Amino acid sequence: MTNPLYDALFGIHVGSDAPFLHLPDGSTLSHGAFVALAARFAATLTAQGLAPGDRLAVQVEKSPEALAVYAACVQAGIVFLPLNTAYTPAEVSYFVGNSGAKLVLCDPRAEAGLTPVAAEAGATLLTLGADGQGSFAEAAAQAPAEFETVPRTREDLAAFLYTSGTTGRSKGAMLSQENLLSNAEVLIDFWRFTAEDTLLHALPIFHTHGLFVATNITLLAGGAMIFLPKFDTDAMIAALPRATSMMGVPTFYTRLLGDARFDKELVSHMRLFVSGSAPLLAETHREFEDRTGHRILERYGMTETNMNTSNPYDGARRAGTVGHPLPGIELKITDPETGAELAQGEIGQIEVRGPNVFQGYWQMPEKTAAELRADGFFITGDLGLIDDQGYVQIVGRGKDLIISGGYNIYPKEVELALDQAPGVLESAVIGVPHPDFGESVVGVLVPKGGAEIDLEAVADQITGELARFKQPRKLVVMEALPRNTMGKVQKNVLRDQFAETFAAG
Ligand code: MLC
Ligand code: AMP
Repeated sequence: MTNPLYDALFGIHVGSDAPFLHLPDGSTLSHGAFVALAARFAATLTAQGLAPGDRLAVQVEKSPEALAVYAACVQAGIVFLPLNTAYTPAEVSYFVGNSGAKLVLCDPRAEAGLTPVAAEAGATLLTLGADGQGSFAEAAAQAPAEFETVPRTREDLAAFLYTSGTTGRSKGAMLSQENLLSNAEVLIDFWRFTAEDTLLHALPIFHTHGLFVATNITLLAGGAMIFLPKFDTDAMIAALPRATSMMGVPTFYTRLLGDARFDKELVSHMRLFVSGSAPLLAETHREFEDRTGHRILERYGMTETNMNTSNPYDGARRAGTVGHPLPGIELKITDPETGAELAQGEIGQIEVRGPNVFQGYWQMPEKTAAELRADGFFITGDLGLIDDQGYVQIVGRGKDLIISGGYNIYPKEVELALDQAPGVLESAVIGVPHPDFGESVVGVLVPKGGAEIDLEAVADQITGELARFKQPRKLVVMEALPRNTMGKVQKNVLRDQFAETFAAG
């Protein structure tokens, strides 16, 4: 028996001296040392009572140890459930309760806030800090260094990634070994990753982009990563000369272009720049080429599907498009009303099918059935078309979603929080253009009859509930929301009205 994901990403590196992580302190962790650390962690998790199929909820800072927890889960057959470090204890509480996680791993600074959360869910709480220290590390120091890899098949679950829903409740997307492995296998070929690559990694490791795309590809190829704790323009510019490739959300590219040190000479040796998770403006694409001579390769993916499409490596990388479906992945444009496939050039909903498509939402059969068709096509919620050269263009979203700096924000969730604030009758949350984040959040509030809304009190109220990145950057009060004849709030009218809110930055 084997464990396909473990064998392909980690098992092949046992005993290897090849560099894996170049760290900010100047040290380098080899592939061999990394898998050895992961084995110790796998033994630790097992000793804590986690069995194959159990969930481990992880809200920790980016570090080699945090990544080794992912590897440990794969080796022990435990379902890895990473969480955004910005989530509040109230948000984490939902994920832990919904997933039935047996163990919660958090930053030592979050321990006090999460102790009651774990207790309520009947889960154990251990800590792991950005420096690799904490009660989990202490337990690991006592654990055996060897761990016998748990046999798995490609159909077994490897991870849960929660994705917010249009109803405000997050859904746990269940990803199998096959979902992750098939996508990594396709992408290393498509983007030509090899053991010679050094990827500049500044993305968070709790989302698809930084974890499965960037990290899995590097592991499968046997390459290295310059592993930065977060995006910082100075650190990026200092690291670029040692990198061969980079992946980022559009904000990474606009921020780099905003710095005069980012020029042709700095990146002349680079092999590849990849962008995704949010639309890259055609203007950014062109400015990047003018400045550096490189054309950014834009691709399109999502939590439920990993990567679906990509611009070509050799052929034309076209601004404003996300390229073609990746090998083995089917994509069609359908009529949102009837589900019938539309002709080339027509705008409709984007549906995808392939080994990358997830296994459904954890314990939500109705939501799964609504989005994942019986024939295997997943309704992405994105609107697009296939142009006359076969390139996919995303033209909008059928789902009410804001993407700010690559983070998804579901207006419904924010509206539900705002509606609870003192003096608020109802609210509408919209995304408007933002020069740094691409889109940012505006909250429109309607007061209860006779009430005056204290905007500061509203902001305070939602602070404990919602992660900072979801909170409106601007709150405005209106007498009434614009509605159509059916009574539906006309968010497009609000978007137009507030389009210039962040125009000055
Ligand atoms: C941070 N803040 C944000 C934010 N990130 N606000 C809105 N949107 C964001 N994305 C807030 C903080 O709370 C803080 O608020 C202030 O901005 C500065 O915080 P920071 O930590 O200094 O932020 P910064 O380093 O500037 O981070 C911005 C960023 C980061 C763009 C570098 O958000 C990032 O790395 N984003 C990548 C997200 C990602 O990986 N997405 C992939 C999803 S997977 P205040 O008020 O307290 O100062 C996916 C599938 C696919 O979508 O296809 O890939
Ligand atoms: P998430 O749920 O965080 O995985 O976000 C997935 C969503 O991000 C997709 O459904 C798209 O709306 C959006 N997205 C990802 N890549 C791109 C891209 N290259 N261009 C436009 N939107 C994108």
